[in-house]
Amino acid sequence: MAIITIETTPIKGQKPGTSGLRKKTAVFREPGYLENFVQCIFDGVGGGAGKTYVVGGDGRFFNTEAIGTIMRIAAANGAAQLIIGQDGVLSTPAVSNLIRKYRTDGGIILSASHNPGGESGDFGIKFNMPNGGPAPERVTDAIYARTQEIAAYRIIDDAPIDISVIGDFTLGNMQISVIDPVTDYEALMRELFDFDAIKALFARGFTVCFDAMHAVTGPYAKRILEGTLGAPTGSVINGTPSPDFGGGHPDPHPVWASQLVEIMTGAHAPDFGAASDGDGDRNMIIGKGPDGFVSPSDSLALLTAYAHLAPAYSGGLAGVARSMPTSQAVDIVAKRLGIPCYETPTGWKFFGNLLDDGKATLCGEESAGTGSDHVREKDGLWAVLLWLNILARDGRDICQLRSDHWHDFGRNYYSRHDYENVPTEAADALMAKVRSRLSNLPGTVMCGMKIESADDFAYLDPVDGSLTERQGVRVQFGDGSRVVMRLSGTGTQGATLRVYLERFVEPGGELNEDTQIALAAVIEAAEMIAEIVKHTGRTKADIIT
Ligand code: VG1
Ligand code: CO
Repeated sequence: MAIITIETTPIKGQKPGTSGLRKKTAVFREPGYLENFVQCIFDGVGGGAGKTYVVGGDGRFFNTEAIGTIMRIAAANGAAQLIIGQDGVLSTPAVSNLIRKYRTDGGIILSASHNPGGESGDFGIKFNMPNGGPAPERVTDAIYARTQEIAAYRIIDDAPIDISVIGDFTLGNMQISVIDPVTDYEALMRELFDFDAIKALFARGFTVCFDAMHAVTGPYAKRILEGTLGAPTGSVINGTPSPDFGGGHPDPHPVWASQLVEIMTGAHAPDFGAASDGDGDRNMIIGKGPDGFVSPSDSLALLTAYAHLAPAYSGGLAGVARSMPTSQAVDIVAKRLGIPCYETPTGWKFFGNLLDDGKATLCGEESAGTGSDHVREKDGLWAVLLWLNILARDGRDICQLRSDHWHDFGRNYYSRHDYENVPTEAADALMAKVRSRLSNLPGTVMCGMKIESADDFAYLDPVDGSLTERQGVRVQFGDGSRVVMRLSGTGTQGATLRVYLERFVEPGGELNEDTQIALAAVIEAAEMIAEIVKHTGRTKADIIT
């Protein structure tokens, strides 16, 4: 083995966002680009010497090649061991579990999550900490600082080892363990949930359709749902990961998981439908019929209300946490349960301290992310199994359970409007204008609703005291309605404006209306506050959830 030092130049361009560095695959494939960034990761976390890392990705185009490069750089930086999923495949929550279980120094995840993959798609890389969670700002800042000053990276001249075979290998002076991607994850799920109750549910003829969207959860769902739990073969669809996700968009959203929506609204719809994203951390839950889609905010509220039916949570929850734009439905449940509810900025990394400190047991985001203190990432299949555990023990149909919940707790009508690929200057100008107006808003009446407060969300972490500012604009109305606006941090093209809309209707006052109609006044208020049409030239959002 020889270590080669290759001269390089600083990396220009965007700072790693809420989920690491995401770029077009072609950018990652430019000579030296990935090498450079991986060296910056090792430099940013205090060097790789003697360390052990978990490495895996969602199987998208360039995954295996990238892992080969990471191996050679890790060996050159003196790493002691890498734990790699067979064929380079590991879901994001599975990586989080492995880091925790084997007490490694962290992990490197190759994924651009739900962004399309392939040669002309997106690629991404993310570093996770020894607690299994995404790197916090101080670490991503240190990595970013290195990208601005790096002059050379180190790599060994040996060829990477073959990761299609399970076993222990050496590369230079470094150990490499290639492991089965599912085994440890399944063992964890077995500890958390009542597998016998779910097995009995399937044995009674309960049917499920899980759409893996040609992405990483295929092998996990097939082994656990169809294998261990006995759901009929064929319950998992699109279950073989493909480098370009079957040419699709592996986003568990009714627009992209249209095949699942069709099945759930069809004549032979199964009892329960679910989907997960590229790297397996998101989930979509859907019941039978035209109104079956369970909004992620409602899902978080319902899971909080019924989690005690699963063994891991039978002793109750210490607390819950939601990202700021997520609806306030879970706040109402937490209040009833007498447990704290924390509001954090968007991005899973902000839940880490609350989970580590035992302040929160369940966490969730409106963007289809739910999880708990079992790992330090959101976890798609975990959410599906918790739902199945609840349904198995409760006996009600999912839509019935939800309507009973609305009847009891009230309903938070909720929607997100995304304006994609807006010119960056226009999006920045819009946000700047809104921010400049905030102090004039409280007390004014808009579309018949009185504005109670308006601010740019800042989060004071109750555990480490760190302050994170400018996390999005919140306008709260007196009747519980809310408008939230922020720019996405995960896109790779232009800017994405996200407008989050919410209206609360008291128990018994259900509107029985289409969500967009129920939210009409709030949507109009958002336009008055931000002048979206004027700034973006768009009269309609690209994606309405
Ligand atoms: C989006 C979601 C956010 C989520 C993030 C990463 O971020 O809104 O809730 O944490 O994606 O999820 P943004 O900045 O585009 O709004 V994943 O599955 O892509 O790791
Ligand atoms: Co994801």
